Amino acid sequence: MSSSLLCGRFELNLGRPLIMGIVNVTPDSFSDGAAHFEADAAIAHAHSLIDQGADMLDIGGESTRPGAEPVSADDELARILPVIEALRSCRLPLSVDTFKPEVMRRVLDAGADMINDIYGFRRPGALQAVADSNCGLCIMHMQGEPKTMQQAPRYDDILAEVRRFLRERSAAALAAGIDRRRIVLDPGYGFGKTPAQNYQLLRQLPDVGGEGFPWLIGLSRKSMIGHVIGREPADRVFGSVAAALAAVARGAHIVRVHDVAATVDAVKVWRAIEFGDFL
Ligand code: YH5
Repeated sequence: MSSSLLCGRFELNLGRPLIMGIVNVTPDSFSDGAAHFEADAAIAHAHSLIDQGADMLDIGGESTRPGAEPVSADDELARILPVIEALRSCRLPLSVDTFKPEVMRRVLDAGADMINDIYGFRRPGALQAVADSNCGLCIMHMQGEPKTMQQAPRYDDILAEVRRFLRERSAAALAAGIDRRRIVLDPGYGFGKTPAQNYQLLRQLPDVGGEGFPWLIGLSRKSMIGHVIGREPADRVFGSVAAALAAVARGAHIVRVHDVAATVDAVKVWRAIEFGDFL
């Protein structure tokens, strides 16, 4: 019997690894900050990820890269609501990457299926914002805050600390009345961790101990990949595919990636090797 994840309109079968495609709705050098321009570009990109074989989409309107500046809830909503509305009919689960309770409520009303919170639903009102819905929850570990988290990450025992944090936050979610089948955990690669700490946390993923909750793993194009291969984010595709496969081999249920087509092929070949599972 394979497990499943309750995720809004969907009950996702976790019997094979799922590919979550990343949809950023943030201003770029061409957009001039015009909200509709950003949304149109994100919707087009999402359709490309769907064509590439994504199983679900993760929509984010606030950059959480190290050092990024915060945006207001209104600006975040102006970016992501049109994207959610346009993608509602695409038949894939829609996750929203946000840590603001107000944004959570509004996107759930607009039909989002999952909330992906890099703060692990620690901000006041975050658990209450999702409790009365049937959305999925991704609970992620982060040490510190995005602006400063990479300045001096420090752990006595990173495995124990991530394990303790994820246990505490998942227990808080259960205490808020959330069904355990709605919860997925994430060690939070790159969020207050050095390259060495990130690689240890990936190597020893099975030892983190997810208490039976599924894992969502995000490594795509991150600086831990750049640290090894010495390339800029856009040129980290091959390195990211290697990392995604290593995560799947260690038990990841969902991988969050930019490069959907490459990851879909790699996971298919890995499954053929591992399980003799052909088309
Ligand atoms: C994650 O791991 N990550 S946003 C820096 C990069 C490339 C990518 C320097 N949201 C995660 O993707 N949500 C983000 O190059 C996330 N897990 C979950 N659940 C950061 C990101 C990135 C940062």
